[in-house]
Amino acid sequence: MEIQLWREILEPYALAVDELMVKFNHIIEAYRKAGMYSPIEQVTGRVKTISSILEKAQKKSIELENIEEKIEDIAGIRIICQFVDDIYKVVELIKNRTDMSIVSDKDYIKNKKDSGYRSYHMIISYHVETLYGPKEIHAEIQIRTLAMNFWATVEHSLQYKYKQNMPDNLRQRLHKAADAIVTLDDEMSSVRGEIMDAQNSFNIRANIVADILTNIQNLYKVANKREVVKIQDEFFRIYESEDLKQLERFNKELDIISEGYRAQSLR
Ligand code: 0O2
Repeated sequence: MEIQLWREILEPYALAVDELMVKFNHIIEAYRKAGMYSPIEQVTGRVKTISSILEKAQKKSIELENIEEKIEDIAGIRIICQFVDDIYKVVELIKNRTDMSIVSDKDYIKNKKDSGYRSYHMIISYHVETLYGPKEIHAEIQIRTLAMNFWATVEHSLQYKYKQNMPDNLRQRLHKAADAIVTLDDEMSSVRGEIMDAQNSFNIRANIVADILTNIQNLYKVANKREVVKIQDEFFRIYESEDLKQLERFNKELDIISEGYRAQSLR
């Protein structure tokens, strides 16, 4: 197939990957701005390379004209979570969206693959508007923890290096490592509550500080300089005391002052 034709075929998939990345990154932002723990830690995306599509088509005896229908991971999104519980939260979140629908899903966490691979896979149907009109495409979403991702990345490179000929002892060591990853995920789950509390209070503090700084910056434009310097000094004093309650109180007072000057920051 000509390279130009490949470009045309892959273009809607590239658009879908871009849009989905924006949407999932927006979820992270929205949680953090609300001072809440985000079940999504990171998002990455890629369009399968032409050589990788051809390799898969050959492996699965798929005719070129059936590639789009039969290869469902031309567009791929990977969502990384901190904890196993977060994965199922993300699954629910995706199921409740109206801008994508689930075609199929596979839970390789409850039923891990023989290789030791663990991850939650979803095939979604997603609508894109291209230069040539609307198109409904399939995309694969892989959802896994940081630890699962570490294992899968290492194992994937070794698979690539050895193709079908991975030495037995290496395969066994990878199985052992996969078991260790399960233990690590379990251990991390047992301290999830404490880690979430710490991250929540970090986010709340960061949001308040950002609000205060924007308010002070706006006040510089409209209020008496000496008064703003006094406010700023007071802010530094409270900031250094690391007292969240005081910081919250100061933020509210500053809001009232800013309101008086019509210099409130947008939330
Ligand atoms: P790449 O290079 O990751 O983009 P099949 O591909 O035949 O195994 P199927 O039904 O197409 O099966 O999809 P499945 O089993 O849900 O797996 C698709 C993708 O999951 C793979 O994509 C990998 O990304 C990942 N995956 C599945 N099994 C393993 C595994 O044992 N180890 C690792 N590291 N990853 C795995 P591709 O097509 O391999 O391509």
